[in-house]
Amino acid sequence: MRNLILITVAALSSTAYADGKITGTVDAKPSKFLKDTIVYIKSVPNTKLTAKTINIDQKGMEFAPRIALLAVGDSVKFENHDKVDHNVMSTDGGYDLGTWGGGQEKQHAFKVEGVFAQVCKLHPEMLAYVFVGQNRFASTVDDKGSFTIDGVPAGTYELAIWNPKLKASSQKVTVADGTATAKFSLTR
Ligand SMILES: [Cu+2]
Repeated sequence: MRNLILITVAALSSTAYADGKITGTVDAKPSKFLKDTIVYIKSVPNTKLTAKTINIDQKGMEFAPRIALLAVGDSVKFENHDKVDHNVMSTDGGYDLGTWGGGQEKQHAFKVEGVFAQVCKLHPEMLAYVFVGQNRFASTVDDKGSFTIDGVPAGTYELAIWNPKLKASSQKVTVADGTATAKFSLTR
């Protein structure tokens, strides 16, 4: 009787997979657009999020980071560490937080999923992207096009890719034990 119980417990635990990860590579044609790529899981069921605040600085006439990864409900604290005034607005008209000087900051909550092109209307060369996902399973790519999404619960997902200039179809990826891989080729 005791042996039978042990076997049952072992059988149950073997179906409960640990969290896995998704890694892969992206290539882009033309390759100069590769740096602005985001790979993300479109939707994860039963996602419960605790809102976070992420910093985007304006320093040396650039936004840092260039790509901010958020989940819906998160806020961004926009800082200015330059000696000149900067503005914070999105090109789609979603928000314009105004213009302020060095040492000041303003916070903004992102309540809708999407990708916002983040600009400063005083300095047209300044550009960043604010990605707002349904969940936190998103990654930028490094200069070789590699990405990693960690801590993904076991399941089958639609893995999507975003780039301001290029496109590729999303892919079905199954995460069980260990690492799932995916490869994307972005083209116009
Ligand atoms: Cu500016």
